[in-house]
Amino acid sequence: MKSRILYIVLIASMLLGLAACGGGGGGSKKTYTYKDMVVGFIQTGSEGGWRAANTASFKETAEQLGINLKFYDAQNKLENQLSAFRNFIADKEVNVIILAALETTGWEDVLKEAQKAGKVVVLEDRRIDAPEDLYATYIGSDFAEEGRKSADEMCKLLEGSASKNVVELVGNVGSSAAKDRGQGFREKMGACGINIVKSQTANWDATEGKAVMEAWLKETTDIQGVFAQNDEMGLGAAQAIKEAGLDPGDDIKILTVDATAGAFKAMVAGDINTVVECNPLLAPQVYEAALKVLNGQEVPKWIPSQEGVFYAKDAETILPTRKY
Ligand code: GYE
Repeated sequence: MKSRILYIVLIASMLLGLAACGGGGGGSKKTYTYKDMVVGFIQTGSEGGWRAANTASFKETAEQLGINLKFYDAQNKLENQLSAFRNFIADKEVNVIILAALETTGWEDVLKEAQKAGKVVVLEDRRIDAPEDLYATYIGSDFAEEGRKSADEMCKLLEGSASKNVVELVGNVGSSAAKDRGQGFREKMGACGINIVKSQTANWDATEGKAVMEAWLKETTDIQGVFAQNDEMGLGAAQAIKEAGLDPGDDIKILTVDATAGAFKAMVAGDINTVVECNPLLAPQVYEAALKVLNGQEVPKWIPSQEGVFYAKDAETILPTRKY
């Protein structure tokens, strides 16, 4: 009798042990924490204030969460991004790859290689043209909406103006930010009769923005507004307008996108009229999504950032509250 009871107790404890291990034999499924994350982060470069804030967000948040961050600055070269991507795929330590894509195209092969290697891939800042099943999620702004907001705000700035000739300073042409902001602006500019009379890339850069604006002003001063797709190019344009003997923010209205401290200071000085916000502080959302995916949870394919619009009249009050 005793041996029968012992036998039953033995079987019961074995079954309980199996149940605790998830039943189907083998070990229980690992639950990842931030401290288990080894992230290969492929940044575009360091082209301006927005990018500096975006990089700081990822470095500071990784430090706070205990994430092992392997940071790579591609110096705005697509070939560098692709080689870094493959290095992170080969790196056995890396379980998450985060990409801020310089261009929208050319990613399918490396994404397939990453998927085969079992790496979680999260896109931050810039979207890409690739099948959604090749990456976990995209966390970044609705650049087309930023473009539409820019046109709506430029219409307000030019209200009552007999002419509404606007020049457009474009970011690097292959990027989703440049493509989508331009497309969004064009969707809404007709509502108030805006004409884009000049459009040229200045590659997100202040010096290039100044040079392009200088050349345009030598051709004509019949320009009522500047749509600069980021703050740096708008600041460069303001400098060129001043050196042409005109008053930026008055003779020629200037609207920029990003809302970095430089733009707020220029609004306080009266050189820029309106700024459409583009949030660079994406790391907490990105790391949270990556951890969920590591733990087998579903995340939306796009998690858009929430953003506003800022006006010169409010700039002095808001500037001290800005994080970047
Ligand atoms: O507007 C610009 C930076 O991708 C949203 O890239 C980002 C853009 C930003 O160079 O300043």
